[in-house]
Amino acid sequence: MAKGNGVVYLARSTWGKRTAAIIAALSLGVGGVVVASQPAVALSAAPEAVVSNWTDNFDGAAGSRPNSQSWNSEIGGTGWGNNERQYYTDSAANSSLDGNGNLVITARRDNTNGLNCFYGPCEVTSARLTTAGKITATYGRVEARIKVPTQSGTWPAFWMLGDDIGSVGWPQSGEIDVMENVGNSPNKLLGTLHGPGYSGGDGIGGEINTASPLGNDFHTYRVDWGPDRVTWFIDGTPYLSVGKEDLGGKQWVFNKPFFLILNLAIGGTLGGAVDLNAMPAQMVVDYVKVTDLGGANPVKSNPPSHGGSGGDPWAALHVESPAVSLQSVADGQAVEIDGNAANTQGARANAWDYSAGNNQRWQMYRRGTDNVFVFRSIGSTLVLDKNILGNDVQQYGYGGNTNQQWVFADAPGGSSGQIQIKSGQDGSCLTNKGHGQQLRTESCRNGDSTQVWTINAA
Ligand SMILES: [Ca+2]
Repeated sequence: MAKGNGVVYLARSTWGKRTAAIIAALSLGVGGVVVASQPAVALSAAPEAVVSNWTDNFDGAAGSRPNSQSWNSEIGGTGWGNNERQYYTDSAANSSLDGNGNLVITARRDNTNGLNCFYGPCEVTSARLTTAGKITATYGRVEARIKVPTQSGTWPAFWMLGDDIGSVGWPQSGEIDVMENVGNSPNKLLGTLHGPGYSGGDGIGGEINTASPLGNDFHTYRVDWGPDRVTWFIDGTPYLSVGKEDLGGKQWVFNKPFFLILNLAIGGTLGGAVDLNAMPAQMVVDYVKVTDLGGANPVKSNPPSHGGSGGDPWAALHVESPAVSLQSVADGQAVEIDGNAANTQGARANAWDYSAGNNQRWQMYRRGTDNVFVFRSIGSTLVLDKNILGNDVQQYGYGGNTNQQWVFADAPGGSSGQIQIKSGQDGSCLTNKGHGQQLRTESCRNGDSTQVWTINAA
């Protein structure tokens, strides 16, 4: 919650200094939108329960506060490290049960009590609830069923912090963001880990875009957390997995108790522009649940495979970056999946004017520290695929095949950050055939700008 997009460029030495430079620049560019912060934490003197199985169904009378044996209210309008606009209260007006089995956190345009925020009189009140000092868990399945708000500026989150934050501080404490979404990007779901050397905008994680706004309905947001790996799910479908080996040697700080946090921030570095006239906004939580998985690591699982045979082909990959665009040096055209092809296997990959559409944005995965990359369309769960029998480029389910893998090479004679993207099957070069035309791979030709690309934060 103290961060936004995860930025993951780990080892980056296999394809030359120029490309490394562009990747470094990309990393800075993405990270620059997010400000690191140190979450403030209210610690309770009450005895703490380390749980392996625990559920709060938020049953209770309408208007009552969430159970104080489990939940604390953090209070204040400091901006919470991210220039957030809300003042958090412990009032039932901002967090209470609805009598129908839900906890409702409500952001209100309200300053009836003359509250002061870091920017002056507060514009909006909300709530941030934590189980610090009361309920902690180490490993297991941690999930909540939540309906997020959709108003501009809302920034709901379900996340965890290391219970030792009071002694070791943040980010040494570690942070596991189970769910983040913002009303200004209503289809985007973010999952992220933070720790020493990967905090703030350098968090390690990923994102997906869902077919419809997350706030249209309840969804279950979950992590399966083991000693060496965390895997994220929405409605039971995995979309991201980060293991100890993905940290590039940075310290894994997730082998200890963590407490839970539910909050609804407004505005700030990730929340963005706020529509105060659209308040109140509600984050509705049906339940929060912790389930013992016996301390086992979750299976590394990423978007479902539609091809290949045996095992999980994604298991060899890690998330290398947040979303990127691939753009041609010849004319700036971007690699995109044709029209509204969504999850259609075999849909054409074309060159088209870049407009930041989800069909033009790609999540980049990498095989270890190898110069082997896979591009998954943010607009689908399919990957950039060279027809295994030909040279047309399309989207297809990832089966771990070489025609779905790409290697980078410095473009001979090209400028810094300009690369050739070669098929892992036969070394042929990704080639821009012009606006609206299907991409192909062709024999690499030095000095041909239709075969030269830049990779950009998207
Ligand atoms: Ca419930």
